[in-house]
Amino acid sequence: MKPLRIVLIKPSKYERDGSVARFRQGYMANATLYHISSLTPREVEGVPTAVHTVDEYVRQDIDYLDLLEPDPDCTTLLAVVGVQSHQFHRALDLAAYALSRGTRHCVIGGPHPMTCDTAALQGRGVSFALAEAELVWPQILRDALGGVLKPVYGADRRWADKLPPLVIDPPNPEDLARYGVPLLGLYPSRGCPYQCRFCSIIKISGRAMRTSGFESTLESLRRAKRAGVRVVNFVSDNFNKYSEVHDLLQGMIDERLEIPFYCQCDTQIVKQPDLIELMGQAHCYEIFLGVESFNRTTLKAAGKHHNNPDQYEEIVRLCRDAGIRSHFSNIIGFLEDDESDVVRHLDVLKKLNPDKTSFYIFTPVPGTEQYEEYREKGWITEKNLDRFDASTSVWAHPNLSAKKLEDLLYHCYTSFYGHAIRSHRPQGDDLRFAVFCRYMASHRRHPMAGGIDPVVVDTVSAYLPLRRATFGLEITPLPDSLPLSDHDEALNRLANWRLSKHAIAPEHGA
Ligand code: B12
Ligand code: SF4
Repeated sequence: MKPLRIVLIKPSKYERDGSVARFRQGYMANATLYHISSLTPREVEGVPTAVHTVDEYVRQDIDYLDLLEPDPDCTTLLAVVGVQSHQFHRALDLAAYALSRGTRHCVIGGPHPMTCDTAALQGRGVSFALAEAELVWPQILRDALGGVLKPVYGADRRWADKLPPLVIDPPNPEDLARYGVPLLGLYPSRGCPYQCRFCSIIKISGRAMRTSGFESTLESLRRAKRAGVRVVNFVSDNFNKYSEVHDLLQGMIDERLEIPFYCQCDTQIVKQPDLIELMGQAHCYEIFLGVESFNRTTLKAAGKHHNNPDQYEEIVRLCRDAGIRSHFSNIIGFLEDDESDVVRHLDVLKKLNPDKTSFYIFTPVPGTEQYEEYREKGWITEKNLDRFDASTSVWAHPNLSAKKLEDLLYHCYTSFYGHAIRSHRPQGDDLRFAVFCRYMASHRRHPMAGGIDPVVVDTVSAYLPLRRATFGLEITPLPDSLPLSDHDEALNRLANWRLSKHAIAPEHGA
């Protein structure tokens, strides 16, 4: 049998002007690419495999599309990975392009197909993965060798009960050089026990926290360090709720791995001062926290009961004492907000003075409870999924026009970082980051868009005819959210049990 060439592409998105978003330098080597490439065995049923990884955001030419040309010496499988809602059209176009060039095996997976109904697009030669790769990737590989992919994989359940130990093969030096710093995303645990109504993470990874074991993460770190990775981002959404977090950190300390890392924690970390200290000792340099709002009523309405604004100041202090930057993530344009609320929020934030902040426009992300509610109420005005990127207003806010919300978004960045530069005189990396955020926002670009120094190479017009021919449409209608299977619901119930058993957040728990 011919070897299997596996082309993994993390798709970009289409910008407002139709160009494919591409940058001269990326922010971080995409975790999904290396996660799935590491899940791929060297041989499938005795047939050798060769994996190619492509992060479209950092490709300044389209040479990688040549990998989708027919090669008589191998069977090609295109997997478009980690597809978010605003990247879905781009994913469809890559698959349509591959089909048009003669690649018969194409599959699209990641957050969007896992959480949103793709039935109208199925059965047209492109497969959709509705489950975690751990559950379906081996079958996809076998089917590609066998000659035919199924239209859908993983319809019966989204999540694996247990994750196999997985050591990540790091990017090669050429790929790593595409990022401003050699930074790799790793995913030591997944899931979040809370139930914020706007959040898609609990739909993508579930509420029961699962891990592939801290030993495999330690080995991934060793390999990453040997391969030239200098900074790691633990992309798990709730690093402080990860059951093996102490083992992992202690292991990093004992081995003197000394890899600076960034992670995301919920605000209840305020009750884990020892953990913050341990994180500092293990070389954590920054914690990203979803503080979202200072208004308790707003937080409760969003289901984010565990956030208590009275504790935010203490979080900044605990982090600073441990030598860690606090990064407060804020949402503007909640239903109750008006302009004065956003301005007040900004004032409070400046007083609290976390080291970093980021801002997002409240977005009913497809697949979430909030999305279903807003759609039922007829509030969603945007028809194009490309724009569901949290820097565009996609629904009719009662008090804030779309233009006003976007103005406020960029104002928050320029104002916060302008104030920080004037009042706190940051140095080194902190100053560079503050200047970068101000620069991006003044050009009305979201600083978290994934890279710096954009380049225009190609636009949607080159791909639309293929989308039309393959899927019979130009814009996919806004999707229904996919319901969870009984199996997935049962796994989620474990989270309720664990949350109450360990009383992680007794008075504010979800
Ligand atoms: C890290 C991260 C970022 C980084 C990305 C950097 C990078 N180069 O990768 C940064 C900070 C730049 C970022 C930016 C944004 N992000 Co972000 N991000 C994340 C985060 C925290 C982790 C993603 C990750 O790496 N996961 C680890 C990998 C291994 O998991 P995975 O991709 O889900 O893959 C698993 C499954 O999905 C499945 N799978 C995936 N692909 C495939 C393919 C096949 C064939 C198969 C079988 C299975 C499969 O199997 C995998 C293993 O189990 C997620 C939250 C989350 N937990 O998902 C949000 C998340 C993906 N981001 C989100 C958003 C909205 C954004 C922004 C638009 C926000 C903004 N305005 O800035 C921007 C977009 C810019 C961009 N370039 O994408 C949303 C997406 C919502 C949605 N449903 O579309 C998420 C879910 C967070 C949220 N709820 O808001 N983000
Ligand atoms: S705390 Fe809320 S917003 Fe954050 S990951 Fe958990 S459910 Fe999502």
